[in-house]
Amino acid sequence: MKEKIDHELFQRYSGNPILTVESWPYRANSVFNAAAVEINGAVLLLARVEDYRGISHLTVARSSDGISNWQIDEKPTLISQSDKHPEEIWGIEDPRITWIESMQKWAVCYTAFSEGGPLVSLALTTDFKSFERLGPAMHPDDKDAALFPVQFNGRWAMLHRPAGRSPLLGAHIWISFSPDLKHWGDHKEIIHARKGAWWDANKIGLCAPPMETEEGWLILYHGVRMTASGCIYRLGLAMLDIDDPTKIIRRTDEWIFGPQAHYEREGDVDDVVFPCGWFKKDDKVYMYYGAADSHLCLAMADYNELIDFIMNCPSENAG
Ligand code: BMA
Repeated sequence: MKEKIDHELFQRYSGNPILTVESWPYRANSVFNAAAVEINGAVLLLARVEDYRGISHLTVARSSDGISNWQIDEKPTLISQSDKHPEEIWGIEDPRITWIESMQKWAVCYTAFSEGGPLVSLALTTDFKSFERLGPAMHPDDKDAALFPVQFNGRWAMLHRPAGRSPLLGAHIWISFSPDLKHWGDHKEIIHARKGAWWDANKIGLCAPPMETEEGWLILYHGVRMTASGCIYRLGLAMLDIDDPTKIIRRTDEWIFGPQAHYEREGDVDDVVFPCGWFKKDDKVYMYYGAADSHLCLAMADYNELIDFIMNCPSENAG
């Protein structure tokens, strides 16, 4: 059954899914949850690929229009190195990429699946061929992380989602700061999962990295609704203060995007939309998302509509 949504801010690309295992150059179970960046007008995706053991790695796919003619690396681009990095023993997942202008490097935050649970790891690259691993930034359980592209009062900032052992306490979005991308502190919870019947009750997490706008840092996050037949992953927006990203200015009440199309409703995990990358190109925002933990899709929104929409959302009760 189709949900009726008032504000269809993001329009699905008619040729979805844009990438599947059928288009992959080597054998894989699923291709989903890709980071996405624009480099000199072309699009680079760093896709999560799950193999037939159930272990994930990351592989680059490039396209000049971000839609078609994908050039996919012939073999995994970034694969777990559990001999040197034991925290990657069960694979690496769900990357988010931030361009750090002052370093002239891309920072990749990804989930390393350790024996102690998922944690946040960080790597730097200039070419998406070789990667300098900085190791774990957050201990388990923690995931859904991305860096801000700039420093705040001389410190880097990362959004992430620690999860306690008790689901009753919920899982919320936190911010942490670091002088060197290695040592993290001043942890603060900034976006609280709502409670009760809300679409984003109990468990939320960052999706794509924060997007710098004239109104503040635009945040895309997912809310996980638990139902008798499983979880539903839907998306909402928030706006953070440009100078002090610990301050939340706006937050959507309603979800803005949720599983509707058959490729989002059915797959390895039903009813999941999970974007790990977005960027602004001309007046459009391109959002790349994993659908049903099985394939990769694209949806586009008008940038100004998105900003108008979030700036007309409530400011109180935002957290
Ligand atoms: C989350 C992450 C995502 C996944 C989603 C739905 O916890 O593990 O990688 O897409 O669950 O299964």
